[in-house]
Amino acid sequence: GTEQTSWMPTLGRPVMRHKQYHHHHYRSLISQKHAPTMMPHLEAAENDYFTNNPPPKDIKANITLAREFVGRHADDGRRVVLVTSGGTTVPLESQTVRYIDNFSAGTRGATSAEYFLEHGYAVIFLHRQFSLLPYSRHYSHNTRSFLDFMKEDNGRVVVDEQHQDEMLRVLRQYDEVKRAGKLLILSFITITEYLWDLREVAKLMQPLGPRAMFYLAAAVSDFFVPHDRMVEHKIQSSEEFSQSAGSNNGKPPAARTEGRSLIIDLEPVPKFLKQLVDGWAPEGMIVSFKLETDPSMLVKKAQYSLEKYAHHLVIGNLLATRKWEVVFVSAMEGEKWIRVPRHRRTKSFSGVESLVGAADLQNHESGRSLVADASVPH
Ligand code: 9Z3
Repeated sequence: GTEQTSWMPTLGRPVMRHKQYHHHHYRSLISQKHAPTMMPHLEAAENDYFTNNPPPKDIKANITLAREFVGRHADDGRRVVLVTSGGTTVPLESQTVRYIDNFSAGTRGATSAEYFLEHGYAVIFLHRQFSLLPYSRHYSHNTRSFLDFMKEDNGRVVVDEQHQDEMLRVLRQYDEVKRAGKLLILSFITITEYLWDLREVAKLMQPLGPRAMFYLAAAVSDFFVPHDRMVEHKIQSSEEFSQSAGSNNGKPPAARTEGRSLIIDLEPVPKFLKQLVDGWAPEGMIVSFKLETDPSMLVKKAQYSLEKYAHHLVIGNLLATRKWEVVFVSAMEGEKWIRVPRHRRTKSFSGVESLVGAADLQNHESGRSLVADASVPH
């Protein structure tokens, strides 16, 4: 059966195939256990969400691109990973002037995408518009401008001497990926756009079976303003100019001014991970991230998430230390910390994210070697 297929191209060790089988087994047991009570309720919540919150304008274009991409790589028998990256916004007005954002520069996602590509995966990079991109991340969002890597040479623009080697290396990788058509870049801005894209792309990836991976590094908002409670125009700073309440199908607007204060009433984002695991991507390998700031919460929350959704792996990280330590929490292997050695934590180090995008997520030893790879400063 499909369980025999190893996830990881560089692995192919029988013991890992065996584990993979158990992952599937574990998942199906859990799903059955919860299925009768949880599914109707969750399906209703899902349908409500996608009925009440319309798709982004570019959804059709994204679907067309993703269908072609997945089809081509499925024919080649290649593994395909959907990497999500960057923060998701919660707009407060339909004509959006203000929004709530979720912290993320997109470093983890963009870096991991490069490592997946290096390990033979085709990558769908679903990222927050203007967050970091694979390869170009080396030269963007820096304190230095990309122009600082350039110089003039006899009336032509060239890369200056000290950056030649590094940029040539990055450019060659990038050109190779482009030539082979292995990277599809899609973008979102809001939480709703993100969820629509995630759902549609995941469904398109179903024919890949266990060759599909989901690597959910995007920082997902837990709370949002539903479409039918969003005010149309810019929220005014004083009550005198405020829009009249009750204009949205009789539902109270989510934002209103009271005196000179702004009151915002957010609703929970439905737990889409359950839908992904059981409905949209029943055979795919699913890796989610858990971000916390309180160290005493991290492992607990990661374990809770793993138990609740019964997917394959939760990678926990703390905001303050995310660049050099993560904890892998999985059903088969429990809790495993991976750390970049102290002396490697240089200013220019791009982060422990480099390791987790590697082909071999479940092999701790190889994870270690990638920590070392990743920690060569550039
Ligand atoms: C993460 O934890 C990512 O590792 C970071 C990466 C956002 C910390 P940077 O972009 O940071 O490199 O600066 N992602 C958060 C994942 C998340 O929001 N998870 C949700 C949850 O656990 C949905 S899967 O409920």
